[in-house]
Amino acid sequence: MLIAIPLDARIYVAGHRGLVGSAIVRRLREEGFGNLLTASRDQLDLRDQAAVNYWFKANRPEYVFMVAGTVGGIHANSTRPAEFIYDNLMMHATVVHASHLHGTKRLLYLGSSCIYPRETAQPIREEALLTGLLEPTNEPYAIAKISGIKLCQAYHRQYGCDFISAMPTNLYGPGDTFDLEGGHVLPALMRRFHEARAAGAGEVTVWGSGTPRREFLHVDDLADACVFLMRRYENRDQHVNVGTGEDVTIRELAEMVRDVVAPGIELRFDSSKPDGMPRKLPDVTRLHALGWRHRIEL
Ligand code: GFB
Repeated sequence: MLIAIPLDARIYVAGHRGLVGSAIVRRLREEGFGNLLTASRDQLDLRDQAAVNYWFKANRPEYVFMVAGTVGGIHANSTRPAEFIYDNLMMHATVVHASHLHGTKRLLYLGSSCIYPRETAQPIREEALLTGLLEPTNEPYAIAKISGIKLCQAYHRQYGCDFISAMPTNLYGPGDTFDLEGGHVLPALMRRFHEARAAGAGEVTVWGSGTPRREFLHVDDLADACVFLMRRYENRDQHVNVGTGEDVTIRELAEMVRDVVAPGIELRFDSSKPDGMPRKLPDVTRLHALGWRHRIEL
């Protein structure tokens, strides 16, 4: 069934300045939604339940895209575990609770594909959740994101809240961070090859062995999937994976970036850096069955 969202609906995008949030704002504006609600970090600390309650009471959002978070690549996750678990636990807890208290019609919560066990059958079906040990480099973050799924399901079960969850894969696109320490692999490689070419360097260092496989979904496709799911996904007891269904090795990715940005530069793999999950290809059968597919190829 299609859930009709009126163009003047009060839609809150939590995390509107981030990679995902800014893409969702673009996508909603394109469609003519004129009543988008946003709050920057200095206007509203999403870790503060009282402040979030006050903001919800004042702004009365009817639809909520909960896509705010403290995020980062494998190095950021490994070196800032306390921030990653505390910030992300608190942000979804306050927003989900306030959405319940203030009668939000529908909420979409975004997790991450790192919620799945390190060793599990690939592609990873949604049912694999909590069937094995997590990847150590991002376990704190994964625990926070898993609890967000369970929180939405609990609020649906106890209070009848219409809250759904989606699990995207590795993302890239406009608004990404190019910070070499805290960022993800694709923007980091783009910057490394760009700087190597500018400096006339002969080689670029790639972290890890180059053998892990990753799937990359453009953030505009994810934004489209989020709006699609907000209108159509009605299984409040089961999260849904969002992805392209195709992955590449980190070596293939580095060669792809090199061939575009700085042809001929050598790759050097730094095995002192962690590889993280060997592979994390979410199974997107459920999403495809709903009628959605990605459009932007890597
Ligand atoms: O993108 P990335 O940091 O996140 O790393 P994850 C992906 C792979 O790329 C790892 C390798 O095997 C890295 O070792 N890599 C190679 C690099 N060169 C680089 C580089 O210069 N920078 C970075 N960052 N990686 C994250 C989770 O894991 O995935 C997050 O930690 C979140 O919590 C995100 O779930 C989607 O895919 O390994």
